[in-house]
This record gives sequence, C-alpha cells and structure tokens, in this order.
Amino acid sequence: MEFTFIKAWTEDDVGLVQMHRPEVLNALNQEMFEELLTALEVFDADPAIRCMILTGSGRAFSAGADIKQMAKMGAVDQMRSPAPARWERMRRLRKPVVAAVNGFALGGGCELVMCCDIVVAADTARFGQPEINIGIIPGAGGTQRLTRVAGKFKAMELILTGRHMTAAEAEAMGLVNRVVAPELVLDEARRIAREIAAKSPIAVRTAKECILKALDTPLSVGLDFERKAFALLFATEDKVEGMQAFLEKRPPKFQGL
Ligand code: CO8
Repeated sequence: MEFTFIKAWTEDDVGLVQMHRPEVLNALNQEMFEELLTALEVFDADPAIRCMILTGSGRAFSAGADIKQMAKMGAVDQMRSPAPARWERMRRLRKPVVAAVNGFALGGGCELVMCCDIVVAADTARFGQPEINIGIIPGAGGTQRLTRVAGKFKAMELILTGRHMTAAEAEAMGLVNRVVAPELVLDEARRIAREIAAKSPIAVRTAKECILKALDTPLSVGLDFERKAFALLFATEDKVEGMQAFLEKRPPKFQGL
C-alpha cells in the first residue's frame, strides 16, 4: 500500500501502521487520519492478517489533531467534518490493535491510543488530554473513554488541567499494559501481536467484541451477549481443533473457520 503520511506493511500475519509526520509530532491532519484508517481497514478485511499494530515515528505517537488545520475551522466546519465518522470506523475495527506508543500521545493521539486494545509504551512516552490549554475539550472520546479507564477524579484532573502524565502513571491508572525501554516498544508490541495471531481469529474477534460491549451495556445485557457469543463459537472448526489438540497434547492449528 502506498501512502503519503503513514507507512503500512505486513510481517507474516501482523499488519503494521506507522504514522509518519515526525516534523509535526505526527499531528493528525485529516489526510493522515484517513490514510491510517484505510490501512487498518484493509488489514481488518484481509484473512491473512490476524492482529494489527499502530505506532508513531520520531518523538511522538501523535501530538493530537493538527492545530494548524483546526485553527481555521468554525463550528459549522466541525459539524460538517468527516472526522466523527472516521473515529467511528476506528471503533468498528474487528481485529485487535496493539498501540506501540513511542513518545507523545496527546489529545487526539491519546484518544487514538484509547481506541486501541492493548497498549505498550516507552518509558519516555507522555500521555494527556491538553485540549483545555487551547480553549477546547477532548472531542474524540477523551471525556468518555478516559473516565471509564481512570475514573471520575483522575479524568477530571487530567482533562481540566491538561497536564501530561508519564508512562508509569498511565500504567498505574490502567491506560497502559506494559512500559518498556524506547528501543523495545515495537518488539514488545510485535511479541504480543504474534501471540494473539496464533489464536483462533474468530475467538479473538468475538472476545474483543464482548469486552467492548462491557463498556457500554449494563452487566445483565453484557452477560447475555457473552453467553450467546460463547455458544456460537461451538459451531466453529477452531473450537473442535482447539479442544482436540489439547486432548492429543499438541499445539492447535487454528484456521479461522
Ligand atoms: N498540531 C500541529 N502541529 C503540532 C502539534 C499539533 N497538535 N503538536 C506539535 N506540532 C508541531 C509544532 O508546531 C512544531 O512545529 P514547528 O517546528 O513548525 O514549529 C513541531 O510539531 C514540534 O513541536 P514543538 O516545537 O512544540 O516540540 P516540543 O518538544 O517543544 O513540545 C509538545 C512538544 C509538548 C507535544 C508540544 O508540541 C505541544 O504541546 N503540542 C500540542 C499538543 C496538543 O495540544 N494536542 C491536542 C490537540 S487538540 C486535539 O487533539 C483534539 C482532538 C479532537 C479530535 C481529532 C480529530 C482528528
């Protein structure tokens, strides 16, 4: 795939997308956001790909929406903007996305991280929702997702002060799975992605769907949803293979069927 603002490539059954506007800390202009979604959707639709990695380049994962682009926009431009539909496309990716956060993840960059499913961060990475400093608020899920991850009081503090937090603080609050040295971020993301890629892709996709459902349903509805999804997996060949392999004391070979 050929792009201007991102790089995308595959490594066996893992698809990688790297935001590549390092001179502006990978600020999310509309064009880069469209490109990264296109690449992720191509991977999502490709049966040969089982997990994706999203990362940045240079000093940042992404320093958020492109302020140069936003400075020219009024409310009507925002209401007519394709951005909300793009965030919705991000939310609808069915395969897991591992975020490899190599540097700043601020504003829309932090919101992008929170759309991912597993987060590996460099110990030098910085997270935050600094929109308040430029007279706005998070507009791509920050007030909602950060509150669900961190709780009311941490979300209030981070969003109302706009301060940056370290990777260690983000890990302690549950926003990050693992903190590693900067040079190991991508390798650790690869290791996790490959581990997931070896599982039954249908079971992985179903588990992701159920976990995300937990965030926007009452428990009883989520439990019903999970029960039906669980039963449905008993119709797959991967279920037969997984259990047979266990009984025969050999590693399973999942086909995604
Ligand atoms: N937009 C545009 N350009 C940016 C952005 C940005 N968000 N962040 C950094 N840059 C540019 C700088 O202007 C600078 O360019 P130049 O060299 O031409 O002056 C270059 O990147 C390097 O940045 P700095 O010189 O500022 O580097 P520092 O190390 O001094 O500081 C910081 C790094 C702290 C990350 C600083 O750049 C900063 O505060 N950036 C802005 C962070 C921010 O406020 N992000 C939130 C933006 S609002 C938002 O994300 C709302 C999301 C809503 C939905 C999104 C829809 C797509």
